[in-house]
Amino acid sequence: MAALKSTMVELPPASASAAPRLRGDYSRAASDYTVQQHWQDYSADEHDIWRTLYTRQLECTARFGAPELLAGLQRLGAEPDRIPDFASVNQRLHAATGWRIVAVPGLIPDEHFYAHLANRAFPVSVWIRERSELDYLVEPDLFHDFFGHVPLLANPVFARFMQAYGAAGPKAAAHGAVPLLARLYWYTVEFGLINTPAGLRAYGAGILSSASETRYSIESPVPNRLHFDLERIMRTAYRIDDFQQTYFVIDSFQELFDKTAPDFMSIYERVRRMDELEADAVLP
Ligand code: HBI
Ligand code: FE
Repeated sequence: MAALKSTMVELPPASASAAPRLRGDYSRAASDYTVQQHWQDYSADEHDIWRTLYTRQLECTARFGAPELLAGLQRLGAEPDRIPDFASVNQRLHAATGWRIVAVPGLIPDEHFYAHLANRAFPVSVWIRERSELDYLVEPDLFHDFFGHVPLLANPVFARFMQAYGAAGPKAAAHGAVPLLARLYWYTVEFGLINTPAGLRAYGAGILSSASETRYSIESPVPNRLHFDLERIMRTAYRIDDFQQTYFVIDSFQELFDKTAPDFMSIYERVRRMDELEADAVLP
């Protein structure tokens, strides 16, 4: 279960001297937190860890993942045996939707993360997890970021949603609403479900980069599954270290784009006046 603490970890200040509690090497990061991938430096063991994760998750994704995921992986030429070289993936990704991958040391401050998304650049961590972390990971590694997030950026509608999401960052930050905006990311981009003609499927990266949560999110009777409701999403707290108790379901990526197109200020105001809901809350 690869639960992610992606929004609860203190992020290092820009200065390289800080000893970040994160595991990436931030010492050579540029002012926008990007680094070089140095693809030739990956060891045979790191490529083998990629192969183990990729082979296992491909099966899961074929069965429980939205069809756009597999289509994206194929479109981007991802291979089972080697960690992707971001430069070669970027040629295909840019041709598909104008997006590209930027290499980062790991988690980066919200405002930089949003700025990259607004510029159609998705930050992907350059390090890959240890063998001992195959099932549980504290921070997003290369596998979570690439396998979970990048394939959908080849889908034009989802890519437009991601750019609009990033563009909403500065205004949210100016109004202290980043935690509310983060919930939208969490309950869609990380843990979203989608209805397809073949049945319910997962499209969230946090689900699809975890073998156990992928099956749970689709098959378990335990969690609540609600249709996408932006106000409810922004009211609902989430757990970062366990399977989700509530999943939100969309009928299409177009629906996700359309329902998040209006300006969020009025929703921020409304949600702020309501009490927060626990992740497992069930309303009448
Ligand atoms: N940084 N590299 C990286 N990857 C993320 O997914 C990420 C991040 N910083 C902040 C963040 N996610 C979340 O707080 C988003 O809600 C902004
Ligand atoms: Fe993620």
